[in-house]
Amino acid sequence: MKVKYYTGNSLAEAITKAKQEHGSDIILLDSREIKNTLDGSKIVQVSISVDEDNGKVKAWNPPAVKKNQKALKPSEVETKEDFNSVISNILSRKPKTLEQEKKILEELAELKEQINKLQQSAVNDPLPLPPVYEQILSALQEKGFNKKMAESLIKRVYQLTPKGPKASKGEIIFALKKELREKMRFFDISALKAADRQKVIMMVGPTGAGKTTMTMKLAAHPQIFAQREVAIISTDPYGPSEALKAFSRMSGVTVIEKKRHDELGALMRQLKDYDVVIVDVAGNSPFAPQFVKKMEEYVKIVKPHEIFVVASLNMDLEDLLEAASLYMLLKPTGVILTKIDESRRIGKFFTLMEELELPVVAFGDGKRIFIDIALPEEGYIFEKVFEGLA
Ligand SMILES: Nc1nc2c(ncn2[C@@H]2O[C@H](COP(=O)(O)OP(=O)(O)O)[C@@H](O)[C@H]2O)c(=O)[nH]1
Ligand SMILES: [Mg+2]
Repeated sequence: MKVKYYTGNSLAEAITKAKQEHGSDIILLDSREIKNTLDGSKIVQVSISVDEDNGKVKAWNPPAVKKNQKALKPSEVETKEDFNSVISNILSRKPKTLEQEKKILEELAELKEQINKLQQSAVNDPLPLPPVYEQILSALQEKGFNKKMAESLIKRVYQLTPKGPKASKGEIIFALKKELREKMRFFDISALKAADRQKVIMMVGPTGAGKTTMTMKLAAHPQIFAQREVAIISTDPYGPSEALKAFSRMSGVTVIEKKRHDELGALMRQLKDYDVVIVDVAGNSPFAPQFVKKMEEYVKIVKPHEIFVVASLNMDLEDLLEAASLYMLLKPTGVILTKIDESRRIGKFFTLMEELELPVVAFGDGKRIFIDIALPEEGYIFEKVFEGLA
């Protein structure tokens, strides 16, 4: 096949000329506007593919692969205007482009590595920090941020705030909030609250963490389950606590006691018409033998949609992490942090966020069921982190 060119004052005219010579089945390869060198006017040039034998154009089929066909050299490809060679030309160029792309990608990867190294060294290198930064750094540590996190936060802020060493306390806090915001993850309770189908929630956590208290708080909160029909299953071996019984009388929330393990399945079926069933799993030492196995049995029977780990923030961070990590084996979907009112070290919250990678569902901020609960909100956390500092 051959490539032929026709020109005209318009695309239609150029195509008409081509058709006059080669019939109406021509195949248009390309069209472009070119300048007429004689008078500077614009004309249209079209290229069409033409059958070499009789000058008539045939429908184009992919070139058949011939055995032992010699590959065309690039120089031949440049000069021959044969249709097949146009294709070969494109193909022969492709690897070159790929090579270039590969090179660019390699260079990008190298650049990325260098930036990473720079960032690392910036965080690791001890910086002489201006006094206002030092002051905020020690305040963060007093608030329970571990040394490493506090230092890396302050150094990042120092490097990223446009005013650097000249930034005011307010500006540093503003930048710090931006960094902290990235570390927070909040559970979306609204979907759970508005669900059409029954939702089963299992509360797990060490003894005394505040599971029963938080179960009641969730059931009573106007923005959580106060408008839904809620049933609570208490699995406490000593029966539902006085507080839970009183709550049931006051709020009308059904509280059912699970006496034997084998009746749990039947209880779940009995409660199938409730919007929400919260199973308050009795505290158990996570270090007791068979702990995980026992917990898994509950999961199998209850089939919860959500498993919330309850942990009290007045615990030592190491204990908190150790206990919580065992509950992680149950693949919980959220964490509830209680006794915020009993801890001055809210910074632990950020370490937990980093280590557990679980969204926070709610905070317990005191013993009063109808009052002392806080929904996860950055304002609430920031107030605790920066109170007395700004
Ligand atoms: N100060 C304070 N006490 C709490 C909080 N949550 C629970 N408690 C108290 O901690 C104790 C144990 O709570 P409970 O809900 O029975 O824990 P459970 O064993 O995990 O069910 C009770 O005396 C609660 O009143 C809280 O957020 N702040
Ligand atoms: Mg309890």
